[in-house]
Amino acid sequence: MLDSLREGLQAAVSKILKGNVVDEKAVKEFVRDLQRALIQSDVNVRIALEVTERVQKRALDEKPPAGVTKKDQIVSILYDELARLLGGEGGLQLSKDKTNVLVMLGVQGSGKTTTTAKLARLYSKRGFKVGVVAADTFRPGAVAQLKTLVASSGVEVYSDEKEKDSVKIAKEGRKQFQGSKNLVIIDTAGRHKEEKGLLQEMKEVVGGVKPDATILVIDGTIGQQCYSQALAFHQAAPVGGIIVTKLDGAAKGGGALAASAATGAKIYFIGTGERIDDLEEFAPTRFVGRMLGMGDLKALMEMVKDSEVVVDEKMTQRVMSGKMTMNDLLAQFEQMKKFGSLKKVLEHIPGFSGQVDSKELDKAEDRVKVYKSIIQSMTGEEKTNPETINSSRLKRIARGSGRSEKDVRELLTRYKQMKTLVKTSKGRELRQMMRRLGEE
Ligand SMILES: Nc1nc2c(ncn2[C@@H]2O[C@H](COP(=O)(O)OP(=O)(O)OP(=O)(O)O)[C@@H](O)[C@H]2O)c(=O)[nH]1
Ligand SMILES: [Mg+2]
Repeated sequence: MLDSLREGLQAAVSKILKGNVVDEKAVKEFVRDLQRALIQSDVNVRIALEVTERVQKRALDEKPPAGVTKKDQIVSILYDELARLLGGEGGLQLSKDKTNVLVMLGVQGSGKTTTTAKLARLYSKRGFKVGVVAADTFRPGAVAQLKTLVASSGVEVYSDEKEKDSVKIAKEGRKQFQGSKNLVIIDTAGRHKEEKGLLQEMKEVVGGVKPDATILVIDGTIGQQCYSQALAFHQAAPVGGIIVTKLDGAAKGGGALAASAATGAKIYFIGTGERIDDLEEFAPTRFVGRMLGMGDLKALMEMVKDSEVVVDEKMTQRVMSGKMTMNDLLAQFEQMKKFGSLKKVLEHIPGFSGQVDSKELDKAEDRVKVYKSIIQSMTGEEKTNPETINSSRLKRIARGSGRSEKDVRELLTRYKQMKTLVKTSKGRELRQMMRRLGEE
């Protein structure tokens, strides 16, 4: 899926990652590579320029956060901007406490009827009571098609083949299912004498039914046209969400992604085949990750790995053998702090947000400050052998550092915990980590 876009983006990314310097010239070249990749995959030219201009501006203006190289920062900016282009996070939100109504819109053959059936099945699997309404009065056999497609899913179908007014069918269908279903999906016509007539009918259906959301179904294989098509529908009836179909075979398909930008609506699902289960929830960040070839967390962690962590061989030895001093402990805390700032960087990368509790991190950083001042008030002997700290020494250290005795006791407890941790089996992981760091 979208092979040309993926290849183009990955080539641009790997070129900048492999390059010697990241100066203005390199950034501009990167941006040109991106533009080419996007436009060649049928992304609307204006959108492609907008996105790449933002990438360029941010890459030139913003300083990389601590512990992140310029190259990695640029890649994460690209990641950010592409995910933003696709409408950010958050899929279709439906509550079982009400009767949600969706109207499916789209031109002939885009996949409305198929997608109606796919959605109906997916949500009935998720425990929704689903009803579908066959409001396509143009296509011969439209009702039969829908009935066949949902036959295996235990979904009720409302139809009225004698009625020629699609607005009436849609309204009546909604009325029938109101209260007894959690989800009502209204399939509409795509075939019409002329496009204007189709858009007018859509307007009336949407006006009559007042759905919770209109879903625009777009054929992923139609390229550049996607943008103007989405815009035309959006002007007739505001699009609430998008489903892009036929992305299974599409080498291009970047055009469909720009439909999201044309309407400002999120892509909720993508159709990846003709079978009823070929519907995938669309997550922009995961998608962009896949496009850029950094799908998993590990790769991303490596991408922003903290190159500043310097490992003191002797200290590692001491800590590992259980002879840890207070200064070693402090050094450990400092490293954790660095790791903390790394996590903060990750937080700004979509997909990671929410996984990092920055309040917790801030608290941890504050504690490290407290510990540091306490350790500075210790004598050399106390630092090397914290076991020698009795209650009178503890009082003196507290006074000297301006901290409470409770704080000093807390630090001593942390020290003991760390020491035990290193000795126990749990410490194996820590030791491995340190060994790995030591190898670099
Ligand atoms: N490969 C593939 N084919 C699809 C997908 N979604 C729909 N199709 C096929 O596209 C064709 C048209 O799908 P329909 O669901 O009938 O399209 P429609 O929008 O309802 O068309 P009208 O009712 O004429 O407006 C059918 O042959 C479907 O099997 C998809 O995700 N992948
Ligand atoms: Mg249809």
